[in-house]
Amino acid sequence: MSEYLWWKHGVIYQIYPRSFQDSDGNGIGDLRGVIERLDYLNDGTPRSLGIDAIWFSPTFPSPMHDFGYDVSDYEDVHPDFGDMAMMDRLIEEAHKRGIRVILDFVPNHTSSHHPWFIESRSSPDSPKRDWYVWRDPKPEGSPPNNWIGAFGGPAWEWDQGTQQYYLHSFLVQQPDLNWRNPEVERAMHNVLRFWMDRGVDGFRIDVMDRILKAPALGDNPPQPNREWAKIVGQTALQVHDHDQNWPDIIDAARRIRKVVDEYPERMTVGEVFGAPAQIVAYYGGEQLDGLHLAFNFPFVRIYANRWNAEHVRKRVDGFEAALPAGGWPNHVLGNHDVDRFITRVNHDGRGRERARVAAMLLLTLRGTPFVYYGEEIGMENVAIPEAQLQDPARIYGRGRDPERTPMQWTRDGGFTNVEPWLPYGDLSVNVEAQERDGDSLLSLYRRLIWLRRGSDALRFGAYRPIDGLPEGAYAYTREQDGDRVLAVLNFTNDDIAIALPDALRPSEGLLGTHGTPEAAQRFTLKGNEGRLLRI
Ligand code: ISL
Repeated sequence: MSEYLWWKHGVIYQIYPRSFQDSDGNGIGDLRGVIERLDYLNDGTPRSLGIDAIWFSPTFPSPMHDFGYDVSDYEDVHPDFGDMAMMDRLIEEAHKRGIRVILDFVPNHTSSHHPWFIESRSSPDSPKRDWYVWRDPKPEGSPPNNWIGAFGGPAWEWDQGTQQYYLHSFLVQQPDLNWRNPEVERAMHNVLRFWMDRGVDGFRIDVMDRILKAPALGDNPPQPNREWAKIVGQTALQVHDHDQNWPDIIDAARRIRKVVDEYPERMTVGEVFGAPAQIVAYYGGEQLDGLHLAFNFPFVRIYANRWNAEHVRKRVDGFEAALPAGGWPNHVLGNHDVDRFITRVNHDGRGRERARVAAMLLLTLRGTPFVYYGEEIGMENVAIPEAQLQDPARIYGRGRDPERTPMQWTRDGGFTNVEPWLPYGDLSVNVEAQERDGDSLLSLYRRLIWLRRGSDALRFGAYRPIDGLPEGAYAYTREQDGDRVLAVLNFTNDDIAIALPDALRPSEGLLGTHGTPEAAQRFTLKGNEGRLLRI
């Protein structure tokens, strides 16, 4: 039974709620808008995308300093998005279509407007003082250690009123909760129960890898390799030895798992960063009693030349090898924090072709695929005039507005009937046009997802990479109960002559990026072509 759980075989679609569909004419997306678009996501037929679950970026009350990742009430809905009744309706309407609902749980920090923090800040003797991380300055007045906030600048803010610093791993408006205090942990566990009682099926757990810090709060060493800081900003100037992946977070993950297991078939996916061994640790080892999934992020870090067969295969095989027995992989092509896929690999203008190969890869590998809204039509980063930029992360690193722009439904946008909160991109890229075009990226996504839905090999099957193919090609089989599917992908712009080994005899061409392929043993794979063959 445990083989066939929805979060293993299902495709999870991430919605950035501000940008999916506005229903009340304020230029900001909302929950009723999502309900109106549910049939696009899955109406039970291959005319729809066919996804199995939606993960919503935060929908809770928030002053929106970090667009909802600064939560001021974990048990309500932000009025921009609707209210609790609308959330209940959304859950009900989604479930009617077989779509599960995953909310974004933000345990590492609250908003500085959260009543807990307001209370904590009110006095050193507040009963909630220890719910956050307060420390005295060093003797000369400087912050307790050298930690840098993920968006840059010191991770400590001086509080004039109570003469101590508080820790904020992100913005000043996002004070870190103290998960070493059992009351905090209990309160946060109850948040999970609150939503599961309302029918929510799972949680994406924000910044899971930082909820507990090194108890001594020691200095982080400098990062010798400065390259990555050019992309993600100052935070990458340190090795986060003391404020990320601290070992006892895994036990906290196990305790979260216990809470989630009080309810049937719920799931968790943690946002964690690090080497494969650090990521898979969150699954809880051989017992698999930690999180159900922890994000496997290498694909979101692919820029330009890293889009090559060798690099991609290495990342896939590396994660497979690191997983504990019985652990289930996952793959992420994009999200609300990184440049759009096409934008990352468009150095020679062939990004749109690569997006087709990437779709085939994502939806045929072993593991849960995460699709970020708009990737299925090939939305790119949108160049936004300086005055319209909103994400505070841009101050020290890179702003994330360009990948958070409104979903492009029609030639006129179709997201709102007023000025959208962020501008649209190139509107020739839109759902309506691609629905009419059988060769569009959207049509390819639909076919891939529906093929996958009907194939045990693609959903649950064993993964076996194929050796000995020419450089630039990556091929693998997926096999379950004698049903075998072969994927052959060309990561270059040039033709590659493929001669499959004798053991792999195609019986049927299933699906291709360049039209339905023949069931051939030898063939020419065009530049950026992908083929799926039944063996
Ligand atoms: O520190 C990082 C990498 O080592 C950052 O990538 C950081 O951990 C990551 O961006 C965390 O993102 C999540 O939490 C943020 C929020 O702004 C993001 O949108 C969210 O995905 C704070 O809640």
